[in-house]
Amino acid sequence: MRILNSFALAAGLGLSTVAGFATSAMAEDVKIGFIVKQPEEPWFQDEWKFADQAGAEKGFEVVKIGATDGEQLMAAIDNLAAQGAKGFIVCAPDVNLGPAIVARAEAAGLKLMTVDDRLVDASGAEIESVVHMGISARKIGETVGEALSAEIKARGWNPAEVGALKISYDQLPTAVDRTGGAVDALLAAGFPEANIFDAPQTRTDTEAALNAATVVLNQNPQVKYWIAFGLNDEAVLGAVRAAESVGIKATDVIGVGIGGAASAINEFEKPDATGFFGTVVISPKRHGYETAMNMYEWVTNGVEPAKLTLTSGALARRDDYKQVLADLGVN
Ligand code: FCA
Repeated sequence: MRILNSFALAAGLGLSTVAGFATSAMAEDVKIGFIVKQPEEPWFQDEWKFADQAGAEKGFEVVKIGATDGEQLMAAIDNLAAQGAKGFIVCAPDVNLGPAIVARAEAAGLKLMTVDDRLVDASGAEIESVVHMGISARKIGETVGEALSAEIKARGWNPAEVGALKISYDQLPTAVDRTGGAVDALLAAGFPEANIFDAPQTRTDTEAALNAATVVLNQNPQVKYWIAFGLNDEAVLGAVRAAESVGIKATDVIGVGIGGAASAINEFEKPDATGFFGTVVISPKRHGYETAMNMYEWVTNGVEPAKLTLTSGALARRDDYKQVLADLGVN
């Protein structure tokens, strides 16, 4: 399946490159931008892969740009306009750039859709006029919390002896919703609120999460067992690596992430289980393929996509992740 996809992808790109020199405005000339905030993160690479798959099927070109700050993002929008793109999909490095992004896209005559992270206005309210595909963040967070509670129980741990590492990134609303959902589910299952430790990360990568978690672990040597949750797999991997680095046994840690891309899979494929117990798999196919298709239909046939689409997730663990990924059509 993988080989077939990359073949189709290569063929599609070849086609659009050749067609780029033609003068007629055929489907092959259509260019759509796909800008992501963290191009090195496997989740975003998967989104790009599936967007390319849509492009290969329909014969349009996906211009993939990484923009890790506002300046790069504005330059990317201008660059897309200069290349003759018709619209773009973006996961912005900072959702507070919302009004600036909307204005720039409008000025450049580009249709705009957001993915994963929803833009907010100056008052912090979601900009509902921009087409968005995100995840059902609170619900997925609850699934994380339920999985953690179930595993605490399965291991026979006394909750009073368990600390929870909440890797937080409160400047991003979807992160607040995800960790909030996890906390709600933990509390509903009787987890002691006083045992939840906030570990704010400065960026949304593994290293920043590791640094945040290390501080909390060092401050709380009395805690016997740890659970960990956060915005994504990278956050939880950071917490798991931090626990390892301070000498906590893998069997004394339960981390449940969100994502299910290569960062999680690599962990499941290690011969010995680590503290990374599970992940709620979300669909880069829907977020990449479907958003690209929607944008294509919009710019070519004038079909405006639904204003808001929220996708769901499914828990995967070391012992069943292959099946879960297959069911979601992700692998
Ligand atoms: C956010 C996170 C990503 C991914 C995505 C769906 O953008 O930063 O890791 O979880 O939502």
